[in-house]
Amino acid sequence: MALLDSSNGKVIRDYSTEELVEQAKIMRGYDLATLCCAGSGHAGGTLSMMDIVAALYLKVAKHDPKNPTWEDRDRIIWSGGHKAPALYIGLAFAGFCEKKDTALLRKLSSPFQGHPHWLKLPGVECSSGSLGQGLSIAVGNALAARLDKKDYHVFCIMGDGEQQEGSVWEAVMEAAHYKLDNLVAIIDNNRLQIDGKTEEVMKVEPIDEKYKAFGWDVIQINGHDMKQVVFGLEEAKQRKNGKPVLLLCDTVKGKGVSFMENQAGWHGKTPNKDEMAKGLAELGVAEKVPVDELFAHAAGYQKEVEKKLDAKMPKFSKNYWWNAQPETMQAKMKPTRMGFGESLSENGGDPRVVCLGLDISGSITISEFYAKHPERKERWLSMGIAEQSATAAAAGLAKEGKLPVFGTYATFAAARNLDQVRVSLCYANYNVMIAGAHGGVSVGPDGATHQALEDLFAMCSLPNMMVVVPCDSVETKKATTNLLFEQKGPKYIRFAREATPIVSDENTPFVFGKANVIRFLGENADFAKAFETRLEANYRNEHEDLTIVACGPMVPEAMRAAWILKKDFGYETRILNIHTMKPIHTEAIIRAAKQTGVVVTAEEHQIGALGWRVAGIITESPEVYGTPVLTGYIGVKDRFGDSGAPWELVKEFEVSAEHIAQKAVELMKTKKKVAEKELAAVK
Ligand SMILES: Cc1ncc(C[n+]2csc(CCOP(=O)(O)OP(=O)(O)O)c2C)c(N)n1
Repeated sequence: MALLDSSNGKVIRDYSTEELVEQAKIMRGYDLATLCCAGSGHAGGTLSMMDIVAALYLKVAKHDPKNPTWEDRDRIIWSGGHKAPALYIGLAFAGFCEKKDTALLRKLSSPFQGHPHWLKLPGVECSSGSLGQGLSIAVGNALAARLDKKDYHVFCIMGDGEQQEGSVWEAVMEAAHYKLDNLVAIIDNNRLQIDGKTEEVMKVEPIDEKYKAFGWDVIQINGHDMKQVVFGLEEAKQRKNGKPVLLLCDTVKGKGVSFMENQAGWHGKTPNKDEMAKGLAELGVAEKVPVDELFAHAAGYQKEVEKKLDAKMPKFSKNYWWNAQPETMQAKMKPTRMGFGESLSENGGDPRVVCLGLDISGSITISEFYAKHPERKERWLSMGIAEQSATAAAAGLAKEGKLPVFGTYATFAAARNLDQVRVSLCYANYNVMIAGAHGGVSVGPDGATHQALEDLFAMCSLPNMMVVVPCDSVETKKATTNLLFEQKGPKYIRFAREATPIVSDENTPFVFGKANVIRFLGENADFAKAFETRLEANYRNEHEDLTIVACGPMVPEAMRAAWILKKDFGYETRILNIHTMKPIHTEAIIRAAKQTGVVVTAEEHQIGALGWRVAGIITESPEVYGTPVLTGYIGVKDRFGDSGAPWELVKEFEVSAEHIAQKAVELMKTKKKVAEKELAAVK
């Protein structure tokens, strides 16, 4: 088979093996260039896939780039969504989109999202990024083909590390049960994942025997020998013996670029310009990849993005953005996640503490537990990419008196495993700490699948669960230590990836379950020193005009909003730092609502986890009956995230200080009108 014109069945182009080898090299060159241009993304696992992609998209798959939804086309499901750049380049080289557009990788609103989204780009068959789901989609798709009496094939691309997800094996079982010989699974068996060698992170071998035992046919090939790749794919399509086929491709992560080959560190890293140039030279394609054109195209797109973002930002008398004024209000930035690792490093000596790794250990800082303490390695339990089982395993550890801590992207720590959290942890009330890392949109270019925006709904809704969302790295450290030793039961701490302002210090109070009040004192060279923080319980009403209730990195945004509101409008703001979302400090919210009459909530989450709880507390409280309270909510407005730079996303999703201040001003105008009406009525 080959690329077809679906209107007349004619072959558009049939590539020879030699031509495919050459195309794969150029495709690798595009991969390096577009990743370099994006500044983030996955080099290792896209390079290891490229020979398979060239063979599949340019020769073996039956599809028509001019008719991407042709109903008789073969379907190609990318379960390992992080390999998206290879998918985009495959589509571009097959003619589904322009090659130069692949340079728009990971840019805001771009069809070339960090992880693929089928609603954004024709030729993408499904949305993915959360590992271990693609094979199930492929099973459903293959069943649909059978019901529709269609003879197309469904291919599903996975990684070897991905085989650690239990859901993969449910789909493996289903495919064999239904004798889906129209289904071909392809495993990019490069033997590395994020935390290191697959064999060490969580052994999956022998993959071939496992699939065979489940009732599959297995064809094993060298995934870089083009003849074998084409043969393997075509053979897999031809077999019609009532068994699904696994094409197990032995590959090398980072293939084609000497310094990337077999290096786990290049999993989620991108080359800088020098490294890209070196890679292009090694591949022998420096002349064939129009690097300047790609970069210029991306820069042009980016300029438009910035223009649009600037136009939609609320405007004030001057630019109040972080560190925009060199002479004043300079904030020091550090990612909140660092505080988590610092606490584990300090407190991990307690022999009860056990940390469970889920193959993203360095970036979420949980590996700090053992980084400087090799003797703790026996209490470091690498569980692979298996969030559901790890959650229940943590329950088992807690049952015997251990203090288990596990963490991953918040969306995989609080959504992927939600039923395990609910039943095995919360119902059983086990003492387990979950770290929901990289929360919110500010995780950036990875895009929607990796941006937890619903986790706090789930975690706060579970009986017994305690939830803390610290405002900066200092508070994250304190909160981690507190949760670890002072709070017994299921507990969830949520922090972010991007560096955000440090707004507290060693002396700032942190009492679990009790809010802090933060007040703007006046401009200062040091942003943090422009504010005073007190425990709310020790705070006396200063008759402020309004309250901003915030959690997490929205607290620094609320502080910046208080600065804007004072300077531009003369408003005094009470900020409530609700670091503990559950149990929430009800009295502090009631007092603030009563005393100020205007409450704006701010969360880097779908609106409601904080906002509606605060609103519920106010409306339910007899103490506030009769007092008019105006409420406004800042947060994500019922939409999925997007790729983009972290601070661009803060603007796009309207979770900045400027948006808080704008909302506050709106409410203050209404408050004034209400007061005037009341006055007129009295007169
Ligand atoms: C459910 C889920 N957990 C964790 C991740 C984060 N993650 C992205 S890629 C990756 C490693 C994948 O390894 P492998 O399947 O071997 O792919 P390859 O090495 O070929 O890139 C992990 C853990 C994710 N995307 N989805």
